[in-house]
Amino acid sequence: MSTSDPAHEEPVAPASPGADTTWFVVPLFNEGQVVGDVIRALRTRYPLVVCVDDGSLDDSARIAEQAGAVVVRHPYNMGQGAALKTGIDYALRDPHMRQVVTFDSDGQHQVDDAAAMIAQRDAEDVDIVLGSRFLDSRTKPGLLKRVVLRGAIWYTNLTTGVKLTDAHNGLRVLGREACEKLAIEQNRMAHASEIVEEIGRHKLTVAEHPVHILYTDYSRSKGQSVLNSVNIVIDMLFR
Ligand SMILES: Nc1nc2c(ncn2[C@@H]2O[C@H](COP(=O)(O)OP(=O)(O)OP(=O)(O)O)[C@@H](O)[C@H]2O)c(=O)[nH]1
Ligand SMILES: [Mg+2]
Repeated sequence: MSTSDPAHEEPVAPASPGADTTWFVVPLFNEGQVVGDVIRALRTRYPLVVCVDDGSLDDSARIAEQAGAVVVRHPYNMGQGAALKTGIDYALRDPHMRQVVTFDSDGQHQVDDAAAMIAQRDAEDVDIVLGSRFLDSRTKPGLLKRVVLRGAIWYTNLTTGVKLTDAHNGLRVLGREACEKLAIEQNRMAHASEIVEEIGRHKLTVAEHPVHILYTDYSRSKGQSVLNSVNIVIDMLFR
């Protein structure tokens, strides 16, 4: 693993509440077309952004760095779960860090949602706030995706005892204590269910917040196939 020089020294204003104690952890894999805009939009309000580039074949890492993120590189593709673990470990090295926000690099997440979730964690004094696309009327996954995601929620609620409306949403706010406790061992997409299991195991307090996930031609061409969702279920069942 290699790390670029921290690139967040230039002043970014105006900062949002919590901006100096919140690290955004952004998993990155072949998103060169959009990642620059995603990082720039984030950093107008939250300067502390670490991207974990996971063996991208395009120039994602260079673009993210130019946009002002710290970039940590895996030597080869290890998966989104492994990338989140690396990013959270990086953020934990900052003694002032109060919370981590996991935020996708593909342009599907909204900075406003992240800000509202940070405020909600403070207001409700919970360990974790999870984004839920099913609480947001603007978010419209395709039919097949909806069916698979609903199945995943049903299974996760049944097996973890944590009652959620969306178990596979990449937008989350994790308080420092939660970051210290969560063990993410599932390297690939099954990490999302694993995080919910960990919430149950450690009895962490959790709230949900509606989030608007943008489904565009770009995201549909790049995102998770339904076949991959089936693989996640197999991963979960057999581990
Ligand atoms: N580091 C790393 N990031 C990844 C990997 N696969 C995907 N990502 C990133 O993780 C984020 C979410 O991945 P997606 O494939 O869009 O998954 P998703 O958003 O759950 O699924 P869709 O709704 O279909 O887009 C994106 O920012 C990707 O760039 C990977 O293997 N390693
Ligand atoms: Mg996506």
